[in-house]
Amino acid sequence: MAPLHCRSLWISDVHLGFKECKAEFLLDFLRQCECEQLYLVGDLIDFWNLQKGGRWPAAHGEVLKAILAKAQAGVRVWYVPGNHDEAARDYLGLSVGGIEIVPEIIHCTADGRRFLVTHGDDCDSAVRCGGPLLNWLGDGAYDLLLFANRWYNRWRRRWNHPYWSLSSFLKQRIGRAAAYIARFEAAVAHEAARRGLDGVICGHIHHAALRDIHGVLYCNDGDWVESCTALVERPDGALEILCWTAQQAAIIAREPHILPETAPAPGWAAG
Ligand SMILES: [Mn+2]
Repeated sequence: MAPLHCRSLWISDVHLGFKECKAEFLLDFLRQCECEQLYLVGDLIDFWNLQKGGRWPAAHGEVLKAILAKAQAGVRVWYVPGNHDEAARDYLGLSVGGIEIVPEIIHCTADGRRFLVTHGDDCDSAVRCGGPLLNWLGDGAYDLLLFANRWYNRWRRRWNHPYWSLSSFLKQRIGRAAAYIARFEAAVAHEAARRGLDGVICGHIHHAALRDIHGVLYCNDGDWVESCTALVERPDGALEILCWTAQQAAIIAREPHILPETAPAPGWAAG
């Protein structure tokens, strides 16, 4: 298959070391996607789960190797640690195997717009204000969603159906989760506006999105635990969210309109 060529690529919330990580999909995506700059936007490695025993299948190590190979091949790789890999924050300012570890970074698109790139957990405190909160990623309800998602997709695979994220579908229909997502998005967008930037690129809540929030472009690259999504910048600077679960890229969101999930593979990506 012809590789995807993009100027910049953002992935986050890979959660290597966690059994729900979809490392095979990500490996396939990294092999197919060529970029000049790669941003790892936090929660690349799930140290929380590794401390609880965790899992480290061979594919998880292969993901790290694929990223290092890109750095060695001349791709500029930035690593912005998140809350599940905050141990990496002890190494801010260092370059490890060509991967530069930074607390956050400003990305400038080909068309001159400036975006704050941050994992997003800084905004947790703002989101928590105003009542009891569902803390997604340590929450038993979330683990249950992922468990159901895994068994549902095992059944789908048996019948030759492609991967489909049941957990993402259900999450959007749980009022408390939807309210949490909305509050998070508003808090992160507000921070970008406060700094006079054009937009923000983050992860953390495992919910990919690309939309305008009061004049700020809010981009969330999603995750590789349930939705298998990435944010890409086309050569002309336009941003898109790709979903990669069926050996090909499907655009699920682009500026400024949301497309249906069944959108065809991007024409600009061919060749
Ligand atoms: Mn996180």
